[in-house]
Amino acid sequence: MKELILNNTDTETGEIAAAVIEGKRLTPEEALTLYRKADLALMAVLATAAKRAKSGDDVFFNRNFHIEPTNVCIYNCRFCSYHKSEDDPDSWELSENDILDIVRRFDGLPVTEVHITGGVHPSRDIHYYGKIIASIRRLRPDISIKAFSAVELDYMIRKAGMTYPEGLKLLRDYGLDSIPGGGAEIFDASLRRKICREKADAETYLAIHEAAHNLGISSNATILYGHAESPEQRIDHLLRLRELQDRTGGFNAFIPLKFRRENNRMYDLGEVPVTEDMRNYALSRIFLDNFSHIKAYWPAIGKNAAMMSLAFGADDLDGTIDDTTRIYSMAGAEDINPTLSTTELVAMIRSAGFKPVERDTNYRKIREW
Ligand code: V47
Ligand code: SF4
Repeated sequence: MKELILNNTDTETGEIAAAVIEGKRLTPEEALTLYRKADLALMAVLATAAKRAKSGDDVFFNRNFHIEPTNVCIYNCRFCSYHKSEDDPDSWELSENDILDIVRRFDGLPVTEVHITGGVHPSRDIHYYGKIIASIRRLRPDISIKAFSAVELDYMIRKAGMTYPEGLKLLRDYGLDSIPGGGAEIFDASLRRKICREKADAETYLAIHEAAHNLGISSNATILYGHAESPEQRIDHLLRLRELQDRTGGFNAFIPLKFRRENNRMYDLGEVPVTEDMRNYALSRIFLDNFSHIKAYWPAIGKNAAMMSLAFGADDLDGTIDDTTRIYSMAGAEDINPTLSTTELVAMIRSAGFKPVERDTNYRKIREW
């Protein structure tokens, strides 16, 4: 394979590609060259080699459900199609009972995870959310609770006058198992100021994930790509995550989130083509050599692109038998009420030539399909 690559690329790209095949870590400069110069087919080959070195033929999925407690948010990110102010007729706030009713709908079903995230509500506090987690834990001691992005955590922990480790420890004692990757957006300070000026900055996001990892709370990481960011800014984002992962090893998966433009103030930027999505998945898989998993979140990119991403290094289709998230349907994603049966998910993975494996939150294998 090395000869094939070297004979079909310029010397510099060929050498970088050969280094990837040999499992060497890329510098940001090498990643940029690859990103700029390698054709899409080469990106697919390299990302698949890197994926196979991590997870062989396996492609994972899990059975989870989402709860979005509120879309009321004190922030006003330019790309967000979802947040509302408290007095807006389209805002919603679920009570504790509403939330527990959603959990009860899954009684007796073999779900393994609940994913809870939403807007940053001005008057909910850490104990309010902690008690809800404890109630969910009592109802379903068997499922893993993945809750609150670093942005939500930053607000509730600061409001309680606690340090991040103190706040996270409290939530862990209430029953929190892991934290989702939301809120990362793009770490570059000048671009971040333009698209989500008010909320937690990159350093805060990373500090919260690091504190969580140090307490044994695993997490995911994301990037919001395909808006105004440059390839250099994407790579800088990946680099900061790679450095943190070197220190803690606490990230389970990296999830590239494609910017969707409907109903938000960044509409005029348009959306990137699917070729750019695939290049981005591949680059993530190649550069993040210390992340075990790259997740394609199909409600955001659509089922077809999610299947394609499996040829560009993704090894996890965010599962779900009933995805009730509204973040993407409101931002223009194809699937308005995203649901996918296990049979469909298994068929999607097989159609890309891989072996479907059901997993739990921490990627322990539950069943090979
Ligand atoms: O942080 C908001 C993104 C994120 C738009 O950890 C948008 O398993 C695209 O993080 N276009 C929240 N993206 C969702 C999230 C997530 C999703 C699935 C799984 C996991 C996990 C985490 O959604 C936000 C923001 O980056 N987002 N608006 C938009 N218009
Ligand atoms: Fe609020 Fe999150 Fe929307 Fe930003 S992306 S406005 S933090 S709900």
